[in-house]
Amino acid sequence: MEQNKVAVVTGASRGLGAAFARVFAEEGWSVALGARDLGGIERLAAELPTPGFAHPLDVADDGSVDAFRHAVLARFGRVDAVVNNAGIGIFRRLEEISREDFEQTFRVNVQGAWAVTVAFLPQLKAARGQVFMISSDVSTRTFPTGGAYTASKFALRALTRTLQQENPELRVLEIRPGATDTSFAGSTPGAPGKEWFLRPETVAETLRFALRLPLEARLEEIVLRSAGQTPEF
Ligand code: NJP
Repeated sequence: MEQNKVAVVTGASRGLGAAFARVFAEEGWSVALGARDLGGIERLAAELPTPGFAHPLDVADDGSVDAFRHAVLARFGRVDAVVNNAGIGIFRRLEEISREDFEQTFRVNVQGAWAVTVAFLPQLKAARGQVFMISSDVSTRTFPTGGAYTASKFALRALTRTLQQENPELRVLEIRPGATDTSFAGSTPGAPGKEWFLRPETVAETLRFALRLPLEARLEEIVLRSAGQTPEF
């Protein structure tokens, strides 16, 4: 069995997921990276300072989640933390979004987080581990064109709280980032107009803070937004 603590990070091929994985490795954890872009997670695994393991993962596909679980447990034999970071955003008015896009948003953002958490729940409980749900500052507010996305993040918030209530031995944290400079929703990192966005490395500092807290502390929710973002509540 792996000597280091082991973290599973979904959606680790770029953006926030890659930044979370780097923080785990810097803190001495081994990291299992999942995403559909195998090249992206393999490159990241190779550059981490602790053992990194890359395996394809589509959180919206039960067979893929099962294969990922088997591979991670065969490689490490333990899981101490899961970061449900994989997420998509499709922004259209309610009368314009397709049923397919609406369903895919929920399949990835909500059911994907549920499926991956449940897949590793026995190991997490044995380790008295941590689960990090990457929701959004919009998990408690709405905006035009954000119907499907915000509904999925409200739902992820509900899932987060139920998971904590059902498993008091775990520590479950909802991380709620505001606008962050990644490839989210087809955007380009560093593109003009995104100067005020948070950098993913800044958001990942919330994870480091949570990891360094003593076991007696259960951090339940963090909202982190750019000082340049309008403070809407
Ligand atoms: O976005 P992006 P972020 N199965 O697009 C993966 C939330 N958030 O880093 O599969 C598995 O650069 C995809 O990998 P791949 C947001 O809702 C963001 O910003 O290879 N993985 C990639 O690694 C999301 O939950 C902002 O394509 C899947 C990653 O997800 C989280 O932050 C604001 C997948 C997405 O990387 C990370 O998003 C906010 C699947 N089916 C919340 N589908 C923001 N950036 O402004 C996608 O409030 N991925």
